[in-house]
Amino acid sequence: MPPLIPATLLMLAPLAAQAQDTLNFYNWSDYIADGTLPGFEEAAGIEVNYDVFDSNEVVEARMLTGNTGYDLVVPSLEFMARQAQAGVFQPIDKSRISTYGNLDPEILRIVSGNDAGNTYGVPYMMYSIGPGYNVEMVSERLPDANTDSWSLVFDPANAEALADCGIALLDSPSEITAAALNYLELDPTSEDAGDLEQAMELLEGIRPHIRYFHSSQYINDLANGDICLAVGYSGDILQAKERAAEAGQGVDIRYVIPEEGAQLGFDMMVIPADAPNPGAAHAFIEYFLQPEVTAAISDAVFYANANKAATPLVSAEVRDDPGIYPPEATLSRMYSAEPHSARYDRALTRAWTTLKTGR
Ligand code: N2P
Repeated sequence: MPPLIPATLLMLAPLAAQAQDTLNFYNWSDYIADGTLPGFEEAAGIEVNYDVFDSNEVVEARMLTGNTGYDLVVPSLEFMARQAQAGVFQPIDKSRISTYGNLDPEILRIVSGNDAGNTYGVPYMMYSIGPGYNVEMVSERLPDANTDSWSLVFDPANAEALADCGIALLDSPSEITAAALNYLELDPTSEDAGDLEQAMELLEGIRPHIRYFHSSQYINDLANGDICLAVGYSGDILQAKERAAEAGQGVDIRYVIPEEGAQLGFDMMVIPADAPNPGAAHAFIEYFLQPEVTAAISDAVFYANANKAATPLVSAEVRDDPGIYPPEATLSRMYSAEPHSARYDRALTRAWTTLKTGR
C-alpha cells in the first residue's frame, strides 16, 4: 500500500505550480494581436487567463474594491492616477524589465505628469477619441456637411439627419463630456458646474437622435452598416474599417481627428498591490516591450505605441495613418484628460445617467 503523505503532496504540487505560473490579465477588448498571448505563454512558460472590459469606470470600481485576482490591468492614465492615490497598485520594478529602455523617453516624460517618476504604469497603447462614419451613408444625407468637424455629430440638425442610419456614442461620461466641452471652446478638463451644465445641454440637444451608448459594440455595427456614425476610439473605428473591407460589401469607414481637436489618451499597464503573481506581470511587460511584439499589436489593432524601438517595425500603413500617429500639426490641437475630483465625478455620473435615461 503506498504511503499516504506523499500522495497528498503530489496532489498539492500542481495547484502550487498553477498559482505560480499563471498571469491574470485584464485588458481592453479588441486590443491585442492574435499571437501575443500564445507567444508569451510559449516564451515564459506562463499560462494566461485573459479577461476584457470596455470601460474605465468598470475597472475603477473593481480596482477600488480590491481583491480582483488580476496581476496586470490596463486603465487609462487619468483614471490610473486616481487609483494610484488610493494605494491599489504596486510600483513597477524596472530592474526586472530588461526591455524597459525601449520606451520613448518623451512619452514617459508626458505620462509622468500623472504618474510621477513613472512609478506605477507602463504605456500599453495610445489612442484618440473622435467620430468615425460610413462615408456613403453620411454623404447621402449630408452632402454639404463639414465631415472634419465635431459639428457632424454635435450640431443637432446634422445629428437629426443621421438619426435614421444610426449614431452611437461611447458610454463614457468623462470622454464624451470632454469632447462636448472642447467643441464649446471650454476647457475640456474643466470641473466647473456651469461648464458641465453647458456640455450637458449640448448633449441633451442631440440625445433624441442617438441610437445607443456603448463602448465596443460600434465596431461591428459600423462595419456591417448597422450604424452610420460612432464617436469612438481611433483604433476601434479603424478596426471597423478593416472588418468592412474584409467583408467586401462596399462599406467604407472614415475616422477623423476633427479640426477642433480631440482627446489624446494613454492606456497604462499596472500591477495591483494584491496581485497574486506580480512576477508574471513583470514577465509580460518585459515580453511586451520587445520591439517585434509591440509592433505586431499596433499592426493588429491600429493603435500607436510608446515603444521607440518598435516604430521601424510597425507597418507603413499604420505608421503613416494620421488617425493613428497624428502629425505635429494635429497633435498641437489635441488635449489630454486630467484626473477628476471625487466631487466632480459624482456630478458627472448623475448628469450622465440623466442624459441616458432621462431621469
Ligand atoms: C480598445 C480601446 C482602447 C482605447 N478597444 C480606450 N482606452
